[in-house]
Amino acid sequence: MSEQQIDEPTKIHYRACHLCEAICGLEIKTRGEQILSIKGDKSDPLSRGHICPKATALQDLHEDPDRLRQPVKKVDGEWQAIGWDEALSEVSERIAAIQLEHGNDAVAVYGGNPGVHNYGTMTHAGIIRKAVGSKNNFSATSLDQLPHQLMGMAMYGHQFMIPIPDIDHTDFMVIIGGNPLASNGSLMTVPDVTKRLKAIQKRGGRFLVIDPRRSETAEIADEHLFIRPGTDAFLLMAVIQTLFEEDLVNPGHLTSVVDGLDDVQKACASFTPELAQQQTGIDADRIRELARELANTQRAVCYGRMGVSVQSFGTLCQWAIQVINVLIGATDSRGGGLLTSPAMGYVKPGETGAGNFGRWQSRVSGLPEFSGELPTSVMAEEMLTEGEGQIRGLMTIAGNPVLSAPNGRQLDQALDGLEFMVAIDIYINETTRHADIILPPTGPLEHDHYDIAFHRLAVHNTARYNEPVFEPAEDSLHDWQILNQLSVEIAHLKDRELKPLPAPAQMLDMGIQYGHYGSQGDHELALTLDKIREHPHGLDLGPLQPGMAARLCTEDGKIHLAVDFVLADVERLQASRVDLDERELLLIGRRHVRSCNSWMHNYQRLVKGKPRWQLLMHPDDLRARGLEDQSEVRVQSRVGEVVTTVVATDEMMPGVVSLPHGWGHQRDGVQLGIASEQAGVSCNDITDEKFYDRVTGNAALNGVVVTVGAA
Ligand SMILES: Nc1nc2c(c(=O)[nH]1)N[C@H]1C(S)=C(S)[C@@H](COP(=O)(O)OP(=O)(O)OC[C@H]3O[C@@H](n4cnc5c(=O)[nH]c(N)nc54)[C@H](O)[C@@H]3O)O[C@H]1N2
Ligand SMILES: Nc1nc2c(c(=O)[nH]1)N[C@H]1C(S)=C(S)[C@@H](COP(=O)(O)OP(=O)(O)OC[C@H]3O[C@@H](n4cnc5c(=O)[nH]c(N)nc54)[C@H](O)[C@@H]3O)O[C@H]1N2
Ligand code: SF4
Ligand SMILES: [Mo]
Repeated sequence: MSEQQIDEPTKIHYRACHLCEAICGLEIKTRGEQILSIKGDKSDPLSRGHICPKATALQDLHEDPDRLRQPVKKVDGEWQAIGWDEALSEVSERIAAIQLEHGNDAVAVYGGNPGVHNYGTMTHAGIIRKAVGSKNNFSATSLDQLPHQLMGMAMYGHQFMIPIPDIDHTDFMVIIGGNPLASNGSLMTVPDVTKRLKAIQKRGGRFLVIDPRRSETAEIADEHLFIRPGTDAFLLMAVIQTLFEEDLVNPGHLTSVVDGLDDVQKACASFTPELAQQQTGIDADRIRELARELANTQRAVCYGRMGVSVQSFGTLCQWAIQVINVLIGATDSRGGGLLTSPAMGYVKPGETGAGNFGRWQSRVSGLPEFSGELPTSVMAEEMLTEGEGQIRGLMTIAGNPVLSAPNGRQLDQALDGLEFMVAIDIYINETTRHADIILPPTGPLEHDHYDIAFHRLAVHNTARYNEPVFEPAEDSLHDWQILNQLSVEIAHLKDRELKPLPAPAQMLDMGIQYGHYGSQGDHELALTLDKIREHPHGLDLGPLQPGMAARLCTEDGKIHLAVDFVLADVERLQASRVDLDERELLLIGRRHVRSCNSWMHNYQRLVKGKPRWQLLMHPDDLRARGLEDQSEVRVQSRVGEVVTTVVATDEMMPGVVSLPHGWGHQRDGVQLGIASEQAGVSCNDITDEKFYDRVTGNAALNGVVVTVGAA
């Protein structure tokens, strides 16, 4: 520490952790430019002091010498630092030139997950899409939660009308395909989930986990049921069938707005628990009992996440989960599934952004658009298939699809063939190494923050705005400033004039003022951004409340259970049979609390300790193949193979293997000193871009057929 710094006072900053959906409140102590400590903020009304090991890595992220701080351009294969004006002009010119010659669709945009955790990229995502004006928009949505949003739109009229499990008041929670102890919750912002789950047990309730792996969450659950990957729809349909069969259907106070019960009953009629048993491996009697428990527990809720969205029946699963919650009267009830009441983005009739589906199709495989995006599974083929409309240029914004999208190797190769690529990103990684220019925004602690997305998905209503912890470095731009400038310039070069959008805080203030509690309405809180600023720990807006009927966004004000394009997929389910030969296994993913997708492996304090990237396999499956625990194995799928270390564990269901995604950083040109030293391969080198949910094109990254043999 320099003498000058010793003279500086210590300061305490309150700031959300933006690394995952739990949005924990932090207390960050600094002196001058130095971070002295990062702790949980006990006064945060949502997170109540909870943090996980990733929070302290914010310091490593802030100080990481590998993090880019200036634009770089590839000249003869070498990166050179360049100025912002030159970088922004060249990017705009190259993009506009491709579009003027080949049409707007010749340039694609891919938006990654951290964009949703960064409010400047949220407020300014629209302007860049408008400026580029391409139908080839992609994002992590179609590797993830697309089915949830589509069902929100189709059943309740708005893609963000997603009932959130009322975990703090429920007495019976079924968690299917989610592992909140590792992920800290998803589409359920739930800091301190362990304590909240244990609280269910303390008040005499229970929770049940249905997962092909005895996950960390399953370990503390009252009961865990193994399920064969990709067969969940059979289980969920059988639960619905039983609810009808045993006359257990009762949507409670929503009865008068529920539409389509008869069609649902018909669609599920042949899905008996016996059929489900054959497919899932779960006993038929247990399935019947589960339906009864759900129906007969006053406060019960069914929650399904990644494992049941990012699989071949993702939409059918998410539909069935919504249907079950409606049928048992959980939807819109205390302890069931409730809508949030956020300060910004409160969903009610008239709220913009309800969503769209199928307005256009992808050029090569004909997969449907959703809310302006095409499925990421087709991004590589749209680059590799010649002809009019071929993608020739790409802009990535906070994304690493080479490690995140199915058949990442194919995408790797496709990126190599592009005429131009720009990455708005903070690292030179597996994806951005292909760029011609990288535009690095300020680090997360150098800008203000508000969780636009996650207050909307939280188990308790709060609002929290945080000032920047540090002044932005000299000659730096925020994500939103980069997006603004590029948008204006690209549009101008194509003879269109776009006005830059105001700063995120100004847009946020408008959103709050015209929002549910806003000063422009008649709510007694009369909120403005300034009023929220007065609560640096976060403003408590109370528990989630029933009231869905008045908020439904469908034209007729009803809940549409019988979604025609989902019911049409029931036939595919009927015809589907997991029919593996005895050598084959089903591959699923895995998350760990010390990791986050593909980009948190460059911090020593997170990667140290036991390796976490190995293939997990049941001992019987090893034995059947003559394999040793801890040996090197070759994992092969239709699209490729990886060689990695196998670990024998009975936490896996026999016939299922698990490999986490986001690893595999030892590639030429990657400038991630610590991450590149980690062993581990990319799971998405073997996931299959042709394996997807047929309704939406959402990737099926779980349930991929593989074989495993000695390397
Ligand atoms: N096999 C398998 N594959 C999966 C999954 C799985 O479970 N299994 N999960 C899927 C899911 S749910 C998701 S969401 C996707 C994630 O897929 P992506 O969003 O494509 O990948 P991330 O690893 O989140 O990439 C983050 C990128 O953002 C950059 N970045 C971080 N912070 C900032 C910032 O503030 N600004 C900018 N401009 N850049 C920033 C990082 O350097 C990195 O390049 O992966 C999917 N892929
Ligand atoms: N530490 C950490 N936290 C994260 C992330 C991270 O990478 N690391 N990523 C963030 C992101 S982008 C997201 S989307 C969320 C995801 O949040 P979660 O959905 O909770 O994520 P996972 O831990 O992948 O849990 C998915 C579970 O589904 C199971 N599963 C796989 N296939 C099937 C199947 O066919 N059927 C059933 N029933 N289960 C199946 C897996 O074994 C796993 O336990 O986590 C977020 N939080
Ligand atoms: S759970 Fe961990 S990574 Fe997620 S917000 Fe909290 S501290 Fe950050
Ligand atoms: Mo995700």
